[in-house]
Amino acid sequence: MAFINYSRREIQLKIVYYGCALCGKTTNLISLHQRINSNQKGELVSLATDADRTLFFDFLSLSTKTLPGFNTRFQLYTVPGQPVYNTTRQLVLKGVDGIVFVVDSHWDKMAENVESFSNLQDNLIQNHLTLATIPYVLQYNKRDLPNAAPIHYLEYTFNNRATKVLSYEAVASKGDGILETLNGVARLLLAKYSKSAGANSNVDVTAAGKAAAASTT
Ligand SMILES: Nc1nc2c(ncn2[C@@H]2O[C@H](COP(=O)(O)OP(=O)(O)OP(=O)(O)O)[C@@H](O)[C@H]2O)c(=O)[nH]1
Ligand SMILES: [Mg+2]
Repeated sequence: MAFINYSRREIQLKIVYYGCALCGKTTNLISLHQRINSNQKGELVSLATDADRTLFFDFLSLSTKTLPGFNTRFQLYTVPGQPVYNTTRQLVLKGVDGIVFVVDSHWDKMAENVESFSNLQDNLIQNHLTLATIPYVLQYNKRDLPNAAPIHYLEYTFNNRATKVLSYEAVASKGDGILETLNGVARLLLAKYSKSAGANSNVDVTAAGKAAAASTT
């Protein structure tokens, strides 16, 4: 649920990266943190096990001036993908405004992806929410793998609603597609919350990061 602080002229929007274990959620936040301008971002906080598996969540805060007169702060969280941490996933989803569902493109991970998508919907219900009302996008990650499932198969499996949602191909470990994914979900949120403010939601919240990435290639 968006948190609006009128005295500080600030709106906070919570975006959760969800998906099965090892699909690349933490890697998205690490790559974003490397690419976003330092005056736009906070510290990347990771609560992980020794083996770098997410134990509770990762957290990254980004701020932009996308709504007139307001500072917009996007709070990015990941959930732990391992099935055993379901209670944590439910907690991290509390107050969520937008979701990035990360799909691991590896053929062998399809059953886990489908299970995670179903688990997301169950956990949203626990929070009195549904995918019909929460803005979300799909990210097909690990497109660099030689045995990646074809996009049309992933679309058929995960993007089969009457009105398709936005979907992005990515190689999070190289930073490919991660800014586009974040921009996609951020625009959906800004469109939702800017109607009354009369703001332009066709903005690029990671423009600074893109410029930085372009200058290093
Ligand atoms: N080949 C390839 N490997 C990737 C890509 N993205 C992430 N990885 C690797 O996949 C592994 C798991 O990535 P994480 O980001 O830790 O996965 P996670 O979804 O946060 O996993 P949990 O915290 O256990 O839920 C790491 O070794 C990453 O380097 C990608 O696009 N391509
Ligand atoms: Mg993780």
